Amino acid sequence: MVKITVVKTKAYADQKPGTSGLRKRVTVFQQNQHYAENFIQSTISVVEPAVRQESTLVVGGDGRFFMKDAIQLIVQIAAANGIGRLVIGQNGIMSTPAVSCVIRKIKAVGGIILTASHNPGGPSGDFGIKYNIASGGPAPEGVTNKIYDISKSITEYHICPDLKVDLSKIGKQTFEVDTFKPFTVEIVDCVEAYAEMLRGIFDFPALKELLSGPNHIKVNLDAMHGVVGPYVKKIVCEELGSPANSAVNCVPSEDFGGHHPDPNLTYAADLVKTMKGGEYDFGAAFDGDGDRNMVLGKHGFFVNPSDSVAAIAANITCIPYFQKTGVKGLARSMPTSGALDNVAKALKMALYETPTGWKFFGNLMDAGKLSLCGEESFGTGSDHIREKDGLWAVLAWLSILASRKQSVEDIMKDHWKKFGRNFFTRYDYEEVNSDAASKMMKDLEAAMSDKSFVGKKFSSGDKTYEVEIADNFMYTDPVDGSVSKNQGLRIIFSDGSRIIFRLSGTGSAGATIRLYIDSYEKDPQKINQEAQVMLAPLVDIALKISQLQENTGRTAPTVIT
Ligand code: G16
Repeated sequence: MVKITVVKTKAYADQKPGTSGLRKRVTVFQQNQHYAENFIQSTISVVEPAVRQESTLVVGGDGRFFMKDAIQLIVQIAAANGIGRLVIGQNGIMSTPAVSCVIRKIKAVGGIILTASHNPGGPSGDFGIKYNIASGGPAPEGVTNKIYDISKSITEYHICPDLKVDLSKIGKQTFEVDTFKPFTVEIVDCVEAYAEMLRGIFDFPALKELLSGPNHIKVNLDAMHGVVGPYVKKIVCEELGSPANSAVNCVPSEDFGGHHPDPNLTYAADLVKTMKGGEYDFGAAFDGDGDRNMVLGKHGFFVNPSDSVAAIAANITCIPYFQKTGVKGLARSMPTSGALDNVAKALKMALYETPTGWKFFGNLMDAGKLSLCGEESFGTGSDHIREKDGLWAVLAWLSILASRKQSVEDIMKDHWKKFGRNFFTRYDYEEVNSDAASKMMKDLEAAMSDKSFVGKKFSSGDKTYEVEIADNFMYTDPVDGSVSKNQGLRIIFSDGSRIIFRLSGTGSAGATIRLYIDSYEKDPQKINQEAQVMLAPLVDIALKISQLQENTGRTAPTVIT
């Protein structure tokens, strides 16, 4: 019989989940007494006591430092709170999309994902705890606010300190816990259920032909030492026949090899370099927890994530899943470029514009209004689960290549010819002083609210833009009517070009300012130009209007996408 202990604790005021769960430095979780325990108890407390005994929670993480300690705490606290069953990935490993898949498949009440996504790991890196609900999607604000409220007033937590599980052994382990029914922990293969799902979505024989048939293409997939490695190995290499050396950095490591597991042009520089060499036809990188993806064509041709979802939408019939389900609607987050809107308009599909955060897509999917969506932050996915899905996006692209028999670059260039091109860039200013960042945003919003701002003209070089709309983006959920305010400052010009500023909700220290620029061009003479060149005047105007340099002391961004 395992005993339950009630531990007195003191509440912390800073456990408000951000865009995607609670993300902090590992040291914050480790050094502050009961910090992790408090948050885990607050999270489990949102599962109604009356249903706990019959409930299953799925648990998995991206393999980062402190994950295994956190999983043992989750096991001990879940048992002491009367949760009936936990399903955990072997060695704690399970990608974010796979957790979403398993929650849905086994009808779990929810899941806990241990990840700080694309943020660095290791003892001095970041850690994160995120709660997903029964739909398989990230908890909506109503639930995360509840977790936060509980965390602010918590005085004790319940734990079974002597209960230890062997995370390496696949199978069931059962424990007698005090007055509760037996508590079960089931350790599962992390790939199996997810691979089974993908087989039902894509044409695996066609993908196998593409990757290992007589006229196969060569791919290079970089798991960046994150969780997606085992999935790439099993699905792309073992099952679809791509050679073993087409997958790199596939062993999850606690510190991601000392790198940022962030699939963008800066942090996935090795892949970019390999692809520029010209040996491979298709390249992709994933983030720590496997929900983000970056797609590159031969010679390093970069597919902007906003374009990626638009291209998948335009070629959606290449994916058998959508032939079965039809396309209910498309969606993008507000800062994502309008490339998807052009496809939606041409193909007469509904288009939704949501705030940043995958959770906003979930309601639309559950209501049968949304099939395919994407974000500029390297997230692409569909209603097959309720998380963005890196490997799904790669198989979606490979399905398009298999069916169109063209290169990535040709597919994108054809796309721009047909729909016009949204030039897009994002500048990230990471770990800026929080006060300076808030002041910049406040001053900018004040300037934008001035009556004379709309109609104002701004020039840079030979370009002049006139402000048509200036606001702080607000979203009313079309399904439940909930309102999300302050979702980013938008300056929209009369030609449709947009400058957007927002503060990231996923950083763990200081503030990250994101500047997004989106500008549409349909002149065939101009669509193949360099994005950074095309957008330089708008970047210049954005920096002037925001006084970013004066406010933050930063003369250049940390990352340019
Ligand atoms: C999370 C969310 C995404 C969001 C991204 C960026 O991704 O799931 O929907 O776009 O954060 O957020 P921010 O701009 O606030 O940093 P992930 O991959 O970090 O879980």
